[in-house]
Amino acid sequence: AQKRKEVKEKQQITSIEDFRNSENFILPVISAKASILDESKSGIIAEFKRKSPSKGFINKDANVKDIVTGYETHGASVVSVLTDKEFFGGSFEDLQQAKEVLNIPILRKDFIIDEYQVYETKAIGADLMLLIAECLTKDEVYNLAKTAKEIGLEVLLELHSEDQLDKVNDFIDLIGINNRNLKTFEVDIEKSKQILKQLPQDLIKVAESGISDPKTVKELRKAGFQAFLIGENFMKNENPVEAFQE
Ligand code: IGP
Repeated sequence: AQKRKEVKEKQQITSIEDFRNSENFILPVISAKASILDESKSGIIAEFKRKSPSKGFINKDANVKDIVTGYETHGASVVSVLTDKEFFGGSFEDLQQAKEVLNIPILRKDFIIDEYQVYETKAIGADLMLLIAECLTKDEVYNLAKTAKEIGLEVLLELHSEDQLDKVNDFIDLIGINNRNLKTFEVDIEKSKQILKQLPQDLIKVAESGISDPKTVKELRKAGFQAFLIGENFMKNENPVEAFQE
Protein backbone atom coordinates (compact mmCIF):
# COMPACT_ATOMS: atom_id res chain seq x y z
CA ALA A 1 0.00 0.00 0.00
CA GLN A 2 2.86 2.37 0.88
CA LYS A 3 4.49 1.63 -2.47
CA ARG A 4 1.24 2.27 -4.36
CA LYS A 5 0.84 5.63 -2.66
CA GLU A 6 4.44 6.59 -3.49
CA VAL A 7 4.01 5.61 -7.13
CA LYS A 8 0.76 7.56 -7.45
CA GLU A 9 2.36 10.69 -6.04
CA LYS A 10 5.27 10.47 -8.45
CA GLN A 11 2.98 10.00 -11.43
CA GLN A 12 1.68 13.47 -10.83
CA ILE A 13 5.17 14.95 -10.97
CA THR A 14 6.70 13.35 -14.08
CA SER A 15 4.65 12.29 -17.07
CA ILE A 16 5.40 9.22 -19.17
CA GLU A 17 5.95 11.64 -22.03
CA ASP A 18 8.75 13.31 -20.04
CA PHE A 19 10.31 9.91 -19.46
CA ARG A 20 10.13 9.18 -23.17
CA ASN A 21 12.02 12.38 -23.92
CA SER A 22 14.76 11.75 -21.39
CA GLU A 23 18.32 11.07 -22.44
CA ASN A 24 18.41 7.44 -21.31
CA PHE A 25 15.28 6.58 -23.21
CA ILE A 26 17.05 7.09 -26.50
CA LEU A 27 20.16 5.15 -25.54
CA PRO A 28 20.16 1.45 -26.42
CA VAL A 29 20.04 -0.90 -23.43
CA ILE A 30 22.93 -3.26 -22.80
CA SER A 31 21.77 -6.87 -22.87
CA ALA A 32 22.10 -8.72 -19.56
CA LYS A 33 21.42 -11.99 -21.35
CA ALA A 34 24.41 -11.46 -23.63
CA SER A 35 26.60 -10.32 -20.76
CA ILE A 36 25.77 -13.42 -18.71
CA LEU A 37 26.43 -15.72 -21.67
CA ASP A 38 29.80 -14.01 -22.28
CA GLU A 39 32.24 -16.55 -20.90
CA SER A 40 34.99 -14.04 -20.27
CA LYS A 41 32.87 -12.82 -17.35
CA SER A 42 31.98 -14.53 -14.06
CA GLY A 43 28.19 -14.91 -14.32
CA ILE A 44 27.89 -12.96 -11.09
CA ILE A 45 25.25 -10.26 -10.72
CA ALA A 46 26.89 -8.12 -8.05
CA GLU A 47 24.50 -6.08 -5.98
CA PHE A 48 24.84 -2.63 -4.44
CA LYS A 49 22.73 -2.74 -1.27
CA ARG A 50 23.03 -0.43 1.75
CA LYS A 51 20.42 -2.07 3.95
CA SER A 52 18.08 -5.06 4.08
CA PRO A 53 14.95 -6.00 6.04
CA SER A 54 16.66 -9.06 7.50
CA LYS A 55 19.95 -7.41 8.51
CA GLY A 56 19.30 -3.66 8.87
CA PHE A 57 22.16 -1.47 7.68
CA ILE A 58 24.91 -3.44 5.98
CA ASN A 59 26.97 -0.61 4.51
CA LYS A 60 25.10 2.65 4.95
CA ASP A 61 27.56 5.15 3.52
CA ALA A 62 29.10 3.01 0.79
CA ASN A 63 30.38 4.88 -2.26
CA VAL A 64 28.38 3.61 -5.18
CA LYS A 65 30.73 4.64 -7.99
CA ASP A 66 33.81 3.08 -6.40
CA ILE A 67 32.06 -0.17 -5.59
CA VAL A 68 30.32 -0.78 -8.90
CA THR A 69 33.45 0.14 -10.86
CA GLY A 70 35.30 -2.48 -8.83
CA TYR A 71 32.59 -5.05 -9.52
CA GLU A 72 32.92 -4.46 -13.26
CA THR A 73 36.71 -4.47 -13.27
CA HIS A 74 36.79 -7.81 -11.48
CA GLY A 75 34.43 -9.59 -13.83
CA ALA A 76 30.81 -9.03 -12.78
CA SER A 77 28.39 -9.77 -15.64
CA VAL A 78 25.69 -7.41 -14.38
CA VAL A 79 25.38 -4.91 -11.51
CA SER A 80 22.17 -4.80 -9.45
CA VAL A 81 21.25 -1.55 -7.71
CA LEU A 82 18.48 -1.28 -5.11
CA THR A 83 16.26 1.74 -5.72
CA ASP A 84 13.73 0.98 -2.96
CA LYS A 85 14.28 3.45 -0.14
CA GLU A 86 12.09 2.19 2.64
CA PHE A 87 13.39 -1.36 3.05
CA PHE A 88 16.77 -1.24 1.31
CA GLY A 89 18.02 2.34 1.72
CA GLY A 90 18.37 2.67 -2.06
CA SER A 91 17.67 5.58 -4.40
CA PHE A 92 17.45 6.58 -8.05
CA GLU A 93 20.58 8.55 -7.46
CA ASP A 94 22.51 5.39 -6.63
CA LEU A 95 21.44 3.85 -9.93
CA GLN A 96 22.12 7.01 -11.92
CA GLN A 97 25.60 7.26 -10.44
CA ALA A 98 26.26 3.63 -11.27
CA LYS A 99 25.15 4.31 -14.83
CA GLU A 100 27.68 7.11 -15.16
CA VAL A 101 30.61 4.75 -14.62
CA LEU A 102 29.51 1.31 -15.85
CA ASN A 103 29.77 -0.40 -19.23
CA ILE A 104 27.97 -3.58 -18.14
CA PRO A 105 24.16 -3.84 -17.76
CA ILE A 106 22.35 -2.55 -14.67
CA LEU A 107 19.44 -4.28 -12.98
CA ARG A 108 16.92 -2.05 -11.23
CA LYS A 109 16.02 -3.82 -8.00
CA ASP A 110 12.73 -2.57 -6.64
CA PHE A 111 9.10 -3.56 -6.16
CA ILE A 112 7.62 -2.84 -9.57
CA ILE A 113 3.81 -2.87 -9.46
CA ASP A 114 2.77 -0.19 -11.95
CA GLU A 115 3.38 0.56 -15.65
CA TYR A 116 4.63 3.96 -14.64
CA GLN A 117 7.62 2.42 -12.92
CA VAL A 118 8.56 0.56 -16.09
CA TYR A 119 9.06 3.85 -17.97
CA GLU A 120 10.81 5.27 -14.94
CA THR A 121 13.20 2.28 -14.95
CA LYS A 122 14.36 3.09 -18.46
CA ALA A 123 14.54 6.83 -17.77
CA ILE A 124 16.88 6.43 -14.79
CA GLY A 125 19.27 4.35 -16.91
CA ALA A 126 18.62 0.70 -16.08
CA ASP A 127 18.91 -2.04 -18.72
CA LEU A 128 16.98 -4.73 -16.93
CA MET A 129 14.03 -4.76 -14.54
CA LEU A 130 13.03 -7.14 -11.75
CA LEU A 131 9.48 -8.42 -11.40
CA ILE A 132 8.63 -10.38 -8.25
CA ALA A 133 6.03 -13.08 -8.90
CA GLU A 134 5.04 -13.12 -5.24
CA CYS A 135 3.81 -9.48 -5.46
CA LEU A 136 1.98 -9.71 -8.79
CA THR A 137 -0.88 -11.56 -10.45
CA LYS A 138 -0.28 -13.50 -13.65
CA ASP A 139 -1.90 -10.70 -15.69
CA GLU A 140 0.18 -8.03 -13.99
CA VAL A 141 3.40 -9.91 -14.74
CA TYR A 142 2.28 -10.21 -18.37
CA ASN A 143 1.38 -6.54 -18.80
CA LEU A 144 4.43 -5.13 -17.02
CA ALA A 145 6.80 -7.43 -18.91
CA LYS A 146 5.13 -6.59 -22.22
CA THR A 147 5.57 -2.86 -21.62
CA ALA A 148 9.19 -3.39 -20.63
CA LYS A 149 9.92 -5.27 -23.85
CA GLU A 150 8.20 -2.59 -25.92
CA ILE A 151 10.64 0.01 -24.66
CA GLY A 152 13.62 -2.31 -24.94
CA LEU A 153 14.21 -3.36 -21.33
CA GLU A 154 15.00 -6.95 -20.42
CA VAL A 155 13.00 -8.63 -17.66
CA LEU A 156 14.09 -10.81 -14.76
CA LEU A 157 11.16 -12.63 -13.14
CA GLU A 158 11.77 -13.78 -9.58
CA LEU A 159 10.07 -16.95 -8.35
CA HIS A 160 9.84 -18.34 -4.83
CA SER A 161 7.97 -21.55 -5.42
CA GLU A 162 6.74 -24.06 -7.97
CA ASP A 163 3.20 -22.73 -7.95
CA GLN A 164 4.40 -19.45 -9.49
CA LEU A 165 5.68 -21.17 -12.63
CA ASP A 166 2.48 -20.34 -14.51
CA LYS A 167 3.42 -16.65 -14.33
CA VAL A 168 6.30 -17.15 -16.79
CA ASN A 169 5.47 -15.74 -20.25
CA ASP A 170 7.13 -14.95 -23.58
CA PHE A 171 8.29 -11.50 -22.47
CA ILE A 172 10.52 -12.85 -19.71
CA ASP A 173 14.26 -13.06 -20.48
CA LEU A 174 15.69 -14.36 -17.23
CA ILE A 175 14.23 -16.36 -14.35
CA GLY A 176 15.52 -15.87 -10.83
CA ILE A 177 14.92 -18.37 -8.08
CA ASN A 178 15.17 -16.72 -4.70
CA ASN A 179 16.88 -19.01 -2.21
CA ARG A 180 15.54 -16.83 0.58
CA ASN A 181 12.00 -17.20 1.86
CA LEU A 182 10.57 -13.68 2.04
CA LYS A 183 8.61 -14.36 5.21
CA THR A 184 11.03 -16.40 7.30
CA PHE A 185 14.28 -15.12 5.65
CA GLU A 186 15.48 -18.73 5.64
CA VAL A 187 17.84 -19.74 2.82
CA ASP A 188 17.29 -23.09 1.08
CA ILE A 189 19.49 -23.92 -1.91
CA GLU A 190 18.08 -27.43 -2.33
CA LYS A 191 14.61 -26.06 -2.91
CA SER A 192 15.96 -23.74 -5.62
CA LYS A 193 17.60 -26.68 -7.38
CA GLN A 194 14.26 -28.47 -7.26
CA ILE A 195 12.37 -25.57 -8.89
CA LEU A 196 15.13 -25.18 -11.49
CA LYS A 197 14.37 -28.59 -12.94
CA GLN A 198 10.92 -27.41 -13.95
CA LEU A 199 11.95 -24.26 -15.83
CA PRO A 200 11.81 -23.75 -19.60
CA GLN A 201 15.15 -24.63 -21.24
CA ASP A 202 15.68 -21.44 -23.22
CA LEU A 203 15.61 -18.96 -20.33
CA ILE A 204 18.64 -17.78 -18.41
CA LYS A 205 18.49 -19.01 -14.84
CA VAL A 206 19.65 -16.93 -11.92
CA ALA A 207 20.19 -18.14 -8.35
CA GLU A 208 19.44 -15.35 -5.91
CA SER A 209 20.32 -14.57 -2.29
CA GLY A 210 22.25 -16.01 0.59
CA ILE A 211 25.26 -17.06 -1.49
CA SER A 212 28.38 -16.60 0.58
CA ASP A 213 31.11 -18.82 -0.80
CA PRO A 214 32.59 -19.95 -4.13
CA LYS A 215 31.70 -23.54 -3.32
CA THR A 216 27.99 -22.71 -3.41
CA VAL A 217 28.41 -20.94 -6.76
CA LYS A 218 30.09 -24.04 -8.15
CA GLU A 219 27.36 -26.28 -6.83
CA LEU A 220 24.61 -24.06 -8.28
CA ARG A 221 26.40 -23.84 -11.62
CA LYS A 222 26.60 -27.60 -11.75
CA ALA A 223 22.87 -27.80 -11.06
CA GLY A 224 22.23 -25.60 -14.12
CA PHE A 225 22.16 -21.99 -12.93
CA GLN A 226 23.97 -19.57 -15.25
CA ALA A 227 24.02 -16.48 -13.05
CA PHE A 228 24.35 -15.76 -9.33
CA LEU A 229 22.93 -12.71 -7.61
CA ILE A 230 25.08 -11.78 -4.63
CA GLY A 231 24.69 -8.72 -2.41
CA GLU A 232 25.21 -8.95 1.30
CA ASN A 233 28.31 -11.10 1.14
CA PHE A 234 30.10 -8.31 -0.76
CA MET A 235 28.48 -5.30 0.89
CA LYS A 236 29.06 -6.42 4.49
CA ASN A 237 32.80 -6.20 3.87
CA GLU A 238 34.30 -2.79 4.49
CA ASN A 239 35.72 -3.15 1.00
CA PRO A 240 33.03 -4.92 -1.08
CA VAL A 241 35.32 -5.11 -4.11
CA GLU A 242 37.90 -7.04 -2.13
CA ALA A 243 35.18 -9.50 -1.11
CA PHE A 244 34.16 -9.81 -4.76
CA GLN A 245 37.71 -10.69 -5.83
CA GLU A 246 37.71 -13.68 -3.51
C1 IGP B 1 20.89 -10.52 -2.99
P1 IGP B 1 22.06 -11.44 -0.80
O1 IGP B 1 21.61 -12.43 0.23
O2 IGP B 1 23.25 -11.89 -1.56
O3 IGP B 1 22.26 -10.06 -0.25
O4 IGP B 1 20.84 -11.35 -1.84
C2 IGP B 1 19.52 -10.46 -3.67
O5 IGP B 1 19.18 -11.73 -4.12
C3 IGP B 1 18.45 -9.91 -2.72
O6 IGP B 1 18.81 -8.61 -2.39
C4 IGP B 1 17.06 -9.91 -3.32
C5 IGP B 1 16.07 -8.88 -3.27
C6 IGP B 1 14.94 -9.39 -3.97
C7 IGP B 1 16.02 -7.60 -2.76
C8 IGP B 1 16.48 -10.93 -4.01
N1 IGP B 1 15.25 -10.62 -4.38
C9 IGP B 1 13.79 -8.62 -4.14
C10 IGP B 1 14.86 -6.85 -2.94
C11 IGP B 1 13.78 -7.35 -3.63
